[in-house]
Amino acid sequence: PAMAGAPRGAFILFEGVDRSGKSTQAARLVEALKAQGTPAELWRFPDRKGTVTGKAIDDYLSAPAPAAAAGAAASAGANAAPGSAAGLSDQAIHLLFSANRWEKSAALVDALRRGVTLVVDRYAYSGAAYTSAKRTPGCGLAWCKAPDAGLPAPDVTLWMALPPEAAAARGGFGQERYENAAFQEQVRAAFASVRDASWVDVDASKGVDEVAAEVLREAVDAVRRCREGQPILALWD
Ligand code: ADP
Ligand code: FDM
Ligand code: MG
Repeated sequence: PAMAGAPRGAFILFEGVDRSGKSTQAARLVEALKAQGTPAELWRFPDRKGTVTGKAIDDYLSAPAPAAAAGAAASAGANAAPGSAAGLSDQAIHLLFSANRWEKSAALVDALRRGVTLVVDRYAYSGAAYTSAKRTPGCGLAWCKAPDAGLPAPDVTLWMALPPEAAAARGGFGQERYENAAFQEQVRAAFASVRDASWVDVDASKGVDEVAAEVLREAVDAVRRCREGQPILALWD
């Protein structure tokens, strides 16, 4: 049996390609859980605001992607100003994204132990998928996963399954790095290589309410398993 005290909260993760509805559903899920009396908080990675690494990551992401082939377009801007995060190498930015999660990992476990369910918008699977999709020499999947091994693992990962045509129908891309169709398809393929036993497929092509209902069913199930004593596992160990 677990230690005396409140049962722990669940770590519920959303992963998916751009415009698959992660942020929409994560916000709705927190409200739905609270409405039924489950303490819940919305977290997101990268955490651009409350961390040492967040500002550099924000600068890197908001720098316009240099025009080139898909992988190269996502990589470091050759003409970025020296000292600017926009010009970080693929290796350096990858490690910053990972450090951004490690900065929050103790607080994350603490919240779970206090009984708070965390609804998290992206995590280490995004980290490994985006960097490995760049196809940078030396940065294969094993290299990409290594820095995140040992982080607290999600209790369930809701994969927001959405075909590329459906994602395209949700509007054009913004100005951030990575927001182009060719690179997004490489990311989609890379996500398939990082699936694990925590993953559940959600049909994200349905209407917002229908998706929310399916998401809530999976979330409630995870909250119950955690209440019943499912341990917090370590990722990729
Ligand atoms: P993500 O966080 O995965 O990039 P968002 O939640 O920001 O996705 O949603 C991307 C866009 O698609 C937004 O304009 C949002 O209003 C819209 N959207 C979200 N869910 C649905 C849905 N189920 N059906 C149609 N459009 C959706
Ligand atoms: N991203 C996100 C990464 O490249 N690595 C990571 O570890 C994480 C968590 O950052 F393009 C990318 C994915 C996406 C951007 O923006 C975050 P949104 O607002 O979550 O889509
Ligand atoms: Mg989002």
